Amino acid sequence: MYVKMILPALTEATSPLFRPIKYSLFPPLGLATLAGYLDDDVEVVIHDEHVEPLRLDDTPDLVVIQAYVTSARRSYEIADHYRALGSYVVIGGLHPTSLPHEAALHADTIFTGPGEDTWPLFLQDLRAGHPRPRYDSSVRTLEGLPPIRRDLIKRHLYLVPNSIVVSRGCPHSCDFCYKEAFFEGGRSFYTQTVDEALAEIDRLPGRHLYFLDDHLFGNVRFARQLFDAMTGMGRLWQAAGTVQSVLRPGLLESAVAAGLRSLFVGFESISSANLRGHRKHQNLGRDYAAAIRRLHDLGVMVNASFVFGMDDDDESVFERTVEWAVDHGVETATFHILTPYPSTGLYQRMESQRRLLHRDWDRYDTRHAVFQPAQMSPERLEEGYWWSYREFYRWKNIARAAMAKPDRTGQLRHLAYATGWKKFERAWDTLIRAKQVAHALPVLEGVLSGLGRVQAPSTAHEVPNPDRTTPAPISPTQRARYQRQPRTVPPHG
Ligand code: B12
Ligand code: SF4
Repeated sequence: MYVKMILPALTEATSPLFRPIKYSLFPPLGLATLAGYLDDDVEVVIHDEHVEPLRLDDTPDLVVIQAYVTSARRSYEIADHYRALGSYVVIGGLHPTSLPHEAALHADTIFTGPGEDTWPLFLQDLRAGHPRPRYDSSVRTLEGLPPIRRDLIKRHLYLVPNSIVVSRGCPHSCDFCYKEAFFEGGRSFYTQTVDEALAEIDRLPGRHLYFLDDHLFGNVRFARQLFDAMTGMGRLWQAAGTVQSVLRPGLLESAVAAGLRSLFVGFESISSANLRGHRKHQNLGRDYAAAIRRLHDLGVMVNASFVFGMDDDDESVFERTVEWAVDHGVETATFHILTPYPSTGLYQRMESQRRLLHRDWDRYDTRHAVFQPAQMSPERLEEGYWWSYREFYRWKNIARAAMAKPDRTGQLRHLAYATGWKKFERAWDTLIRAKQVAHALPVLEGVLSGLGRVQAPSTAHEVPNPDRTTPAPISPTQRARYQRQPRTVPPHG
């Protein structure tokens, strides 16, 4: 059997003129996870359209497509093509979970939710000759999974080939997030065992890791055990977390000791009314400035995420947010236009208020205003969004934010990191086209580690750590096993 697994790209990622680096960052981990369930005698390829053109002149027995909202149109196009050629086509992922009836028009079988329970069931049914048209996930566990088929990933096409997830979902329920809709019908936050997570980390060559977990710190006990066991492994890593988890006494220190050097933090809005309106309760009343200070004091760079267009946002929101981020020495910022993904609480509210402007999924990419904002026009929202990026990454603002760091090393690291992402986009484009992007990984590692030094927390933010009294249940032998020096391999791995 010949199985072709495809991650279709949104149009921008395949542009002949310019390819943003963000589409060459991470390999298709979801598909590589599913490939782990295939028998050894199956011929399988994973094709990521973000990094290489897709050939459509073959006739696989089984075509497996992962669809996000922004790639839904392209996914259906590819699915229709292969069905016409006689291949058996299946579609799963976030968008088919949100809109199963839409996806079902283009596939022989559709899947909703995570695939770890339904995918092996389908493979069994397919072999027996009676696959069902639809499988809905309900059993949620990450225990005892087959190893991810990382051998199918073309590592040299990615800047960050070592992406990893050790949990799924998140304990919170923000109304704009994909999470509630995707995990409906079962648990919506669960982790691997610490041992299995460590084994997966151990399989990854080199030093750098990027945890793609929605909220790596969401299960405090798991996170602490993981970080404690990782301490001494010599890894350098990046991840995402909440303001609340950053402020939690002790946990961040453990993460830093284990190699955390940059954190994506969902601040989302500097307005409490907005946070309340979108059920972002975990951010309410939190001292954002203290969170940033704590991260910086520990040598962790901040990628601050902000969303524009919530109901309490008027036209002044762009300037206020950018000023705030620059003043607080934020290294990189990711701005988004509020986007109601189908089936989320936000989507239902917008639909019932008749505020959705269209259902052209290509434009549900957080760069277009697809709904009527409460206090400005959609055009003004888009202008403000682009203005914010331009303004935040102006040389003078990068320099101003860097100067918020107390020491020269911190300032230099800030400058190198912020300019590296946003001031050398043409250079990234050239590297991507030459299929040389992986050669930039040592530079990223250098910026994360070489320039950065871990500092002790300043007394002003030193916090007691009550959790430290709990012994970590990782045995000394287990710990020693994982604390060996990582292999060093060339970027092509
Ligand atoms: C890494 C990532 C990216 C990477 C790379 C994506 C990749 N290579 O897979 C990059 C940087 C390119 C990216 C870009 C964007 N992203 Co993104 N990204 C993520 C992130 C953080 C992790 C994805 C991941 O690897 N998860 C881990 C793997 C193991 O899970 P998985 O991929 O979901 O696969 C599982 C299931 O979905 C399911 N499954 C998937 N496909 C199939 C198929 C079958 C047949 C079956 C049975 C099961 C199945 O089974 C898998 C195993 O459980 C997610 C957040 C998240 N937690 O999902 C956001 C997320 C997917 N991104 C999102 C968005 C909005 C974007 C952008 C539009 C952002 C932007 N403004 O540019 C772009 C465009 C995406 C596109 N190409 O169309 C949204 C998607 C919303 C939606 N409803 O589609 C998410 C959910 C973030 C969020 N919280 O809003 N993204
Ligand atoms: S904290 Fe982040 S991942 Fe969790 S529900 Fe909110 S937006 Fe989604």
